[in-house]
Amino acid sequence: MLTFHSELTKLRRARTELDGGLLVTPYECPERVELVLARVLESGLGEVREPAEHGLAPVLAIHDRDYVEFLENCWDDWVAAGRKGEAIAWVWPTRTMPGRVIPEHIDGRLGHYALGADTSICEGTFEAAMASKDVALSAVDHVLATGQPAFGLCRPPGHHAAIDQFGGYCFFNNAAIAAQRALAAGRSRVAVLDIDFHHGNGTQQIFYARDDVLFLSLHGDPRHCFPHFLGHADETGEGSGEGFTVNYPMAPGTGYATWVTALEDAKTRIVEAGCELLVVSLGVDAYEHDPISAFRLASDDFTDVGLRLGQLGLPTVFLLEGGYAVEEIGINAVKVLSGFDGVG
Ligand code: OKP
Ligand code: ZN
Repeated sequence: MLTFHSELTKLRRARTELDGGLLVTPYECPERVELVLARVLESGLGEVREPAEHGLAPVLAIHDRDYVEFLENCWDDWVAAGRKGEAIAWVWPTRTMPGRVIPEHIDGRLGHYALGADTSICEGTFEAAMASKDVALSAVDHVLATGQPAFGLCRPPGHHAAIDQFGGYCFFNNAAIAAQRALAAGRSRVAVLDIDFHHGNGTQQIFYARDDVLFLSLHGDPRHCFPHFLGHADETGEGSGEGFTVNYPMAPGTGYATWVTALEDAKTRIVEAGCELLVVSLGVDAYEHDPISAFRLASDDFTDVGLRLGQLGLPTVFLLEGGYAVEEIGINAVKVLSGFDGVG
């Protein structure tokens, strides 16, 4: 399988993440890209290509223009305000303070466009997010042109990014941008299957009222797990999108036997909906030793995941989302891809 990768995805190197009341070095770091790339190369998965530059039009097919402009200018505005650290949101519209007017001050704007305080904005964030969506677009373009699978080594990840919000280490929703690209190329229905440990709240929000994208997510129950406020089983879509969102929240501690039952149910839904292309939001943080997640998948389970996805027989693009247990992120991601290729 081809891999698409850009060194520009490493342009974001945040120094701070609010974690347990401390500012720690972020879990989502450029070294993740190096580990996955090294594993792709040493496993002989296939050729590695650079993405093309696709510009902003495919981003604006998913995200609001004012949000994109906020991301582009945020770091400069923050520096111009004389701030010493990285840009971290700390005040929000809430249930009692709904926020009808988008603020002008950078502190208010950060709260408007952020869904959490975990994700700092720093120099290079916008540029890395641009490279990440270029990787996703070139990968899906390859699948559309050839029918062959492709892997987009996206970073930063995308599935928490909503139409006009960033957070959970995500800025542009790479999977949504890729799915929209497939629709623009003439596919009538696309599935986005999100197997990252965390619920893909952004992807769900983007497609919630639509029937042209079937969104399915296997994730830690939001009662216990980030992002905490979306991803319950009774969220099934709205309007013509009713039935086109499918959530499989599972308890912390869930192992492969239970997880794979959800995966098989998701596969059945994808077949029944007549999806013509599959976008896999490939987080590998369901791994038992992931530092910020709570499922118990073993390394070898990931090969079986790939094999089972291959059984769908659909044109498939894999886009990297989460996975943080340094060494194993590359091993586990490539196990899924090799399993899919039938060489696991
Ligand atoms: C992104 B992805 C505490 C750690 C939790 C949010 C998790 C984001 C996960 N600072 N931060 O879905 O892998
Ligand atoms: Zn995750």
